[in-house]
Parts: sequence; structure tokens; C-alpha cells
Amino acid sequence: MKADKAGSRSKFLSVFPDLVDETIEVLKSYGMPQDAIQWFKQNLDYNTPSGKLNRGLSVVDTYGILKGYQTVEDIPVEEYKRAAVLGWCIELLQAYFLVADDMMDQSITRRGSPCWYKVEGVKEIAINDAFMLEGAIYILLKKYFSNESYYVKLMGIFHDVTFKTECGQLLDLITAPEDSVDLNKFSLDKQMFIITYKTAFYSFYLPVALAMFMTGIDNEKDLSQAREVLIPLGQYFQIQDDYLDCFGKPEDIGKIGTDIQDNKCSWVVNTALNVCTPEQRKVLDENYGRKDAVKEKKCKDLFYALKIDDLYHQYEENEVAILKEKIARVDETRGFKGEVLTAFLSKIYKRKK
Ligand code: DMA
Ligand code: MG
Ligand code: MG
Ligand code: MG
Repeated sequence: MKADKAGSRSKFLSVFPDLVDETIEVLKSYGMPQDAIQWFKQNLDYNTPSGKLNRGLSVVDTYGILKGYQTVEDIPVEEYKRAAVLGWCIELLQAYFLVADDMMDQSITRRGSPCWYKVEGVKEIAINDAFMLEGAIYILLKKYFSNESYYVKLMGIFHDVTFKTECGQLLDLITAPEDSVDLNKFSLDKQMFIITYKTAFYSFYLPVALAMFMTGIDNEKDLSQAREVLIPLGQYFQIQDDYLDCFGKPEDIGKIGTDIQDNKCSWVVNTALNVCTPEQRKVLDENYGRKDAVKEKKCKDLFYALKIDDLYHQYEENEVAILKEKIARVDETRGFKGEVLTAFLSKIYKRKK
């Protein structure tokens, strides 16, 4: 399928206001007071459509590729709408995770604006707002898909990947205690487990699986082919996220890195631990994971001295070559297409945000 990035993005965005109205209808049917309806609308608008929309757009793109449409414009209106609704359901899931993640990671900005819990008057109400973003998913699934044979599959996969993500977040958080830094507990294996669960399933496998359910090209053999590429692709994406947390510019990534101060078991620190000298290890033991900007800077300087950025670029080239080989081996006899995976890979290769 040919890509017109700006065009598909604005088309996808144009669906969102209706979905907000339809979700709000439910609150109106409960007789909720106007200020609560207004709050929920603000929550949806602030947290859902403000990101890159990669996950949501990938549902539409995958659907178009599997159905053999040449461009997004060729997808018939009704089919487009439903693929886009599923795309927005993933963006709602993402919004739900991020509102909570920013509180747990004590982040300051997200997508170039204050994190939701940092917005005037929100604070801990953001916890309930996160739950309501999740609830909006099931309102939309019911409205658009409850008469479809694959409705249960959609619900099942949303519940399954949500729980997997929460398991990943749990491990991410308990591996990063605030008050006791012990770098011996870190390893690249542990980091790989965390990122597989907290990121890869919902960000990469989910968009493709949803489009597969919609097209009916969802033989277990094909779902498993998709997983075999999309899970490593998601791991690569989160390693980029870890890299950008330290080496990216806030004006590009829209957020201020917190991994060093948060004592996170990230790809950057684990790679550094594998290549540092005993003296450098001492610097990390004394400075990593402390809520202190000077100590954070010492760690960052060390990461630059160890050329972790060069190691990252080597990792990236190597990983992308492996992924391309895997994609080339995809069996297309049942209707699944390797192009779905190539499209996803090209969205994230060498990303800076
Ligand atoms: C994000 O991990 C994972 C989820 C499920 C939101 P993270 O804290 O590294 O993300 P970010 O860097 O965007 O805060
Ligand atoms: Mg975070
Ligand atoms: Mg986090
Ligand atoms: Mg991060």
C-alpha cells in the first residue's frame, strides 16, 4: 500500500471527535452532571490524539495491506471507519497506560505538554481518568463490533495484552526501587523481559492482530508468524525509547528523560554495565538512580564516554538486518503478507521521536 503519511494521519484524526461524542453519550445517558461530562471530554482530548498515532494508524495500514487496497483512500468508507475505531481503541489503551506511567515515573512532560497529572487541578484524579480512558475502549468495541463474529476475539486480545502490559509495568517498577540502588539486580535479560511485556505486545502485536481479526486472515499459524516478527520489533522500539530517554532531545521526543534518576533497568545502563571498568562501575554505583541532577549528569557523561550511542547504532543496524531476514521468510500462502511487517519496521527505523 502506498503511504501518504500526512494524508492518512489527518483522515484518522478526523474520526476522533465523533468517537468522543459517542463515548460521552454514555455519561449523558447516566444523567451525569455537565461538569463531569466536560472533565471526561477534556481527559479524552488531552490524552488520546496528541501523540505520533503509530499504533492506531498501523491498524488501518495493516487492514488496507491485507485487503489489497492500493492506498488508504481506496478503503471503502464503512470499512475505513471500523479499522479506524480499532486504531483509536489502541490509542485509548496507550493513553490509559501513559497517564498512569507518568505518575509512577514522576515524569514532567509528555508529547511536549505537561503530563496530565501535572495539569492544574488534576493531580490524583488522573488515576481515575486513566481507568476511564480504558473504559472508553469497551464502550467503542461494543458500539461498533458487538454484532460481529470476532467481537469476543477483540475483547479477549484487549484484555490479554492489557494484563501482559501491566505485568511488564510491575516488573519495570519493582526492579527500580527509589530508595535502594543495587545495579547487581540488573541484566540485559531482565531488561528484555520487562520491555517485551510492557511494550511489545500492546504496541506491535496488538495493532496487527486486530486488523487480522477484522479481515478474517487470522489463522493461528499467521498470528504466530506476525508475533515472531512483531515481538522483536517491539523490543527494538523500547530499546530506542531507552536510548532516546538518555540521548534524545526533549524538543524531539516531547518528554524529559527520567530513567537515570528513576533507577530504571534500561538498555542504556545495562549496556554500560557490560562494558565499564571497575572505576566506572563505582561512578554508576554512587550516582545512578538518585533524585539529584548533578549525579544524573555524572551518569550521562559516563554513558557518553563509554560511547553507548555508538553501541546503540550498531545494535540497531544488526537488529534491523535480522528483522528483514525474518520478514523475507514469511509464508504468504494463507493471505498474510510480509508487507504488513515491513510497513511497521519502516515507521520506526532510525526514529528520533
Ligand atoms: C512505557 O515505558 C511503557 C508503558 C506501558 C507506558 P516508559 O516509562 O519507558 O515510557 P516513557 O519513556 O514514554 O515514559
Ligand atoms: Mg515513563
Ligand atoms: Mg515507565
Ligand atoms: Mg522510556
